[in-house]
Parts: sequence; structure tokens; C-alpha cells
Amino acid sequence: MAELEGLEFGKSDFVLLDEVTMEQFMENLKLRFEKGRIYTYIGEVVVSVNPYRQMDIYGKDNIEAYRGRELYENPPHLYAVSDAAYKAMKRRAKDTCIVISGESGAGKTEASKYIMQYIAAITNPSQRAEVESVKNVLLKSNCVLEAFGNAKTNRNDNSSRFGKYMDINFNFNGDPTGGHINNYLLEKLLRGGSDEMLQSFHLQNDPAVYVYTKEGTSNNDRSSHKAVLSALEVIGFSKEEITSVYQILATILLLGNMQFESDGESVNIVGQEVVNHISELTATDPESVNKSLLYRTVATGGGEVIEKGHTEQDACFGRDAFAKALYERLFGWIVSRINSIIEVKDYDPVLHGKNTVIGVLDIYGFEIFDNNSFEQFCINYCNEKLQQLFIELILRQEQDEYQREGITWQHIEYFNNQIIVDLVEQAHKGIISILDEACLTVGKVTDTVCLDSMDTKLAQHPHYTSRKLSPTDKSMDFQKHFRIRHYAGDVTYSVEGFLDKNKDLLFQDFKRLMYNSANPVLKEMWPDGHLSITEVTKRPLTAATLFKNSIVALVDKLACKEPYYVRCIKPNEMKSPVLFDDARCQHQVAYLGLLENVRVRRAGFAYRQLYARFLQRYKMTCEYTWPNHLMASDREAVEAIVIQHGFQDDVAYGQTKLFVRTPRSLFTLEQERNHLIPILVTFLQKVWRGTL
Ligand code: AD9
Ligand code: MG
Repeated sequence: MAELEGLEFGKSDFVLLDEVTMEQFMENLKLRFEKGRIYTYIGEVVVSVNPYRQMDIYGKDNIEAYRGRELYENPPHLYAVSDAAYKAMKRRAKDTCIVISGESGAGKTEASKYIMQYIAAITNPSQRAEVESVKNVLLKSNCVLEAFGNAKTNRNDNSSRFGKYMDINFNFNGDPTGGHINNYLLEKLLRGGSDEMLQSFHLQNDPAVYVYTKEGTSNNDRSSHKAVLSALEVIGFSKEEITSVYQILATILLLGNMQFESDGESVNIVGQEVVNHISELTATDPESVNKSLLYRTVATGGGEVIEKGHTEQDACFGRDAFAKALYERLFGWIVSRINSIIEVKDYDPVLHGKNTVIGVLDIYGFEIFDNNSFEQFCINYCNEKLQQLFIELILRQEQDEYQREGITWQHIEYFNNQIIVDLVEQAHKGIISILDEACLTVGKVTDTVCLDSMDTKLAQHPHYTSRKLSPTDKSMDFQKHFRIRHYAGDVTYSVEGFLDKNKDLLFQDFKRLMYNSANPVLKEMWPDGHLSITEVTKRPLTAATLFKNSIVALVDKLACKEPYYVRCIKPNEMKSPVLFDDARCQHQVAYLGLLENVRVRRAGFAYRQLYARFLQRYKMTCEYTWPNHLMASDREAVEAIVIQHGFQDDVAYGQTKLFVRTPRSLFTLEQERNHLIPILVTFLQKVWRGTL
């Protein structure tokens, strides 16, 4: 529990609320936001509200104030959890992770940067050059990923369109030695999506020429472009690689401008120049470029391979899918190149001691829009998984601690969302399986047919419903809606486009075109391009399954680490530093499961502290312990304090710590302490002045 700054700033730990109700929670959150206290704890979890203004709390002095300190010694801050994670890693050789979640614009990426900045500031005190260079590369990688993976959206000017997990490796000294990055589900949105980044790599001076980048122009493009370029160089990308990156971006832009015309019989590309240009940029021959954009190779039932001309609509569709895939593969390749550069090489545990890790996860939070599609389905599934992990880890941690301290385990009532996780991911019966099955079925399976199949298989599931299953619910449409009761609330999904988005729709012709590029960098990005159409019979994994596999792997990675959490809240939609939109905030508190979190934290023992530390803090409140106690042990002295304040029924005594069940008891102590401090100060001043 954090140092109490005084009640005018609200309670610095939600565990201290008189009652765990939404009203009290919101009241405290709002009060703190209005008083410029953007961080509040729930035990060790940091709840953060985006201030939308520069706060004077991230300077060198602040870093010093938190360095090596305990959580409750300072006001709540990201630095305090960063330090806790770092200490656990360094002192106890534990791998730790910091999970940052919240909706778009809530401040996740900013938080991850402050955390990285803190870790960079407190490590390598001796300024060893090789460690400094590792730190520099790690920070620069962030900058590059943001340049490529972020975009201006209507919810956030600098929105990350991908989830990111970064492991930082440390040697026995606690200095960074390298790292590894995983990215999740880059949104392949070009139009109105990654426009800003694309723009910064423009070929001509007028970005408005390019359809993909027309919306949104900014004056910073040139400078951010330079920064990215220099970051790529610092990280260690070769000249050829950097040129290739630019060539691919230019290709994407050209594709965006490409138009088709049809003379009724065949479809053609408007202007041969663009084809020549693309072939030059991608080191392929113009004829192949032309062909892959206008035809598709298909295998007939009899095993015959034929070339089928596109309709104009197919051609447009193919072109856009190609541009998106180029971008996605480029991003994936950049991440893997960064990884090969920053990975720890030649680390000998015998020689160098245990290599420990701090992982930082910056991932999209729960999303509920007016129209929820496949992307929201994936994102919300990911959040169910993280919530499941959260429950498991927090409860497990509690259980472990009680056991260590020899305290009887108390059963905690909480909602276990495993049932929703199963609804989505279970083999054969889960939604992803049903989707995949529909995608694999030969013949015309529409989204609606798939919905029917879900309705049949999931009719009994308590967290699934649809119009057919709840005929009276007019808010859903028979043809397209299904609803999942998520732990964070009900979300109605539109099944429209689910199957297309789940399938890999890129024609093999494009993959082969890229694989045949004379540019080795480009070729490397398309290893699956060597397959001929008759070999592509085995379907590639679907988008949902790939995503599920990556999330399962992520959860496995996190599960073996000691977790720390940052829960980010966006105070309003206006990016205003003064507006606290009650309804919007309450909504987020609900779907982040924060009340549940407080309950779990309080269900057993809301507060625990080492005897010596407890004594140090509260000894002034008891005549037997102030200024020093004469008892046999600190534990007995703590007992004296507890008895004096009359809450002996509210505590348990562990091996090394005192456990307090309800926060109210502690609150009394805190008030007493706050009341006594000024009296003691005056008293001591008098003693010093000799006027007593
Ligand atoms: V998204 O899911 O990537 O769209 P994030 O990452 O949650 O989103 P981000 O960190 O990018 O949000 O924050 C959005 C904006 O809020 C930033 O560009 C800052 O202008 C602002 N922000 C966020 N946190 C802070 C802060 N601690 N101090 C000042 C902040 N401004
Ligand atoms: Mg972000």
C-alpha cells in the first residue's frame, strides 16, 4: 500500500475503499485525476489515467526517488512497479513481466516507454560502453516499430496497430544484454491506417498523389523519416536492407494508385509505366508483375493448371490484398531482423550467472464498438486469455504466500472466465474451430451458414447467444449477429466478413512473384512463394488459429514470470486534460475487471507487511513501541500495536509478515499516524531548540 499523501488526494490504493462498490471506486478515481494524481494502486497493480498533458513526474529526480525503494514508500507510480520488477529480477533472480493493458489511447505505449526509460536509467551505473550500446539499440527498436506499426486513427494520433511483447535480458549484474520482440496481429489497414508512416517515405513531394496516404498530412514527416532512417542504421540494418525497405514501401504506394480498366472482354492495368516501376522496385520482370495482377493460376479438379483472367473487381481485390500482405511481411521481417540483432549471443550461464528477463507487454485492451468484427473478436479473446492468466497468477501468488507464511488458505470467490476462453478456443466445439471448419469446407460456405453452425453447436453455452437462440432480442440480426458474454461485458459481433478475414486470401501468384525476386531481402520475406499451385493443397493455418497459437505461446511465456500489471484508462474522447467522462471511465473500469481485482485482493488479506517494516511505520501509534520496544521480537511489538488499536480479530500472524484482512484497520492506523506526525515534529523541534 502506498504512502498516504493526505485524503484530499483520495486514496492511493483502492484496497482502502470503505466498500468495494463502483460508486466509491469511481469517486476515488475521479478525485485523484482531478488532483493530478494519475496513478493509483490496487495492491501492486497500477491503475493509470491518461493525463493528456505533460506531467512533471518523470524527471531524473523522480527516478532517483523510486530507485531501490518499496512500493509504499512513495506515491503510486510506474517507476515503483518497474523498480519492483527489477528488484525481483535482480535480487531474487526471478523472471518478471509487466503487462500493460487498456483501450486505444489509454496510454499503454507511453507507459511502456516510461518503464523502459526507467530501466535504462537505473542500469549500468558504471556506463560500460557495450551495455550502453545494447540499451541504445533496444530503445531505438521501439522507435522503428512505432514508425512502422503506428498510425493516426480517430482514437489516437499515435495508435499502435499491433500488440508488442518485448523481453529484455539481463546478466547477473542486472545490466541489459539484449532482448527479443514478439508482435501480434498487425492490423493490415492501409487506407486511413498506416498512412502517416507510409507518407513519411514518400516518393514524390506530394503525398496526396497516393490514394493510400491521401488522408492526413503532417509537417513532421520529414523529421520522423530521418529519425527512423538513423534508428535503422543504429540498430544495424545494412544499406541494402534499408533500400529494400524503401522499395517495398514505394511499391505499396504505387499499388494503391493502380487502376484497372475493362474493355468488356479483358481487364488491363491503366498505364504500363506503373508496372515497369513496380518491377524495377521489386526486382521482378514486368511481364510477371502484369500477369500476377491480372490472372490467377488455378488447379482444376482434374489436376490441370490453368490461368484464369480476373474480373475488374477481382483485380482490385487482389491488388489490395497484395499491398497489405507486402506491408505485413515487411513488418514481420523488420521485427525478425531486429531480433536477430538484439538477441543475446554467446551467453554462458556458468561464466556469467543466470540470465534473467523482464518482459513488457503493450497490447490492445478489450474493444467494444458499435460494430464489432473479426478483429474485435480476436482482441477480446486475447483479453480473456490475459484475464485468465491474471486470475491464475494473482490467486496463485496469494496462495503461495499464505503457504510460505503458514497461514490458513481462505477461499476467494471470483468469476473464473475459463468457460469463455473455452467457448472461443476449445478444439472441435469452440468458435475458432467452427470458423476454421467452415473455411475448409469446399463449396460456398457463407458467413451466415457459419453462424448457423455456431448456433447449433453452442446453443447450450451460457456465454453464447444469437437472434435465433434469443428470438425476442431485437438488437440482433438473424443473418449476422452473435453475442458473447465476456467477463468484461456483452459484445455483439457481426459475422459479416469473418470467413474472408480468417482465410489467407492472397493469391499464390503474388507470393510466387515475390519469391522469384532477384532482391534477396524480398525473397526472404516470401519463403512460401516457392510452392506451385498444385502443391498449395494443404491449406495454410487460418488467421484465427495463427492468432490463437501466438496468444497461447504468449501466455505460456508470461505464466512462468512474476507479473506486474498496469491498467490504463482513457478519461475522455476529446484528448482533454481536464475532462473526466464518468460514463466512459466507468465502462473501462468494468471491462478491465478492476472491481474484481480489488475484491480478490481484499478477499483474503488486503494488506501484508514485514514485521520490521510495519513497526517502523506505526510504532509511534503505541506507547509500548515508541520510540523503541522492549519485547522479545518485532512480531510481539506488532501484536502490541494491533491490540492497542483493537483489531486483533482482523489479522493473522505469518512467519515474517503481518496480514490484515480489512483495510479499515489499517486506515485507522494511517489516520493516527497522520495525526501524530505534526505533533511529533513540533515536539522534536522543541527538543532541538532546547525550549521544552
Ligand atoms: V493504442 O491502443 O496504441 O491506439 P495507447 O498505446 O494506449 O493507444 P498512447 O500511449 O499512444 O496510447 O497514448 C496516447 C496519447 O496520450 C499519447 O500520444 C500522449 O499524447 C498521451 N499520453 C498518454 N500517456 C501519457 C502520460 N503519461 N503523460 C502525458 C500521455 N501524456
Ligand atoms: Mg499504443
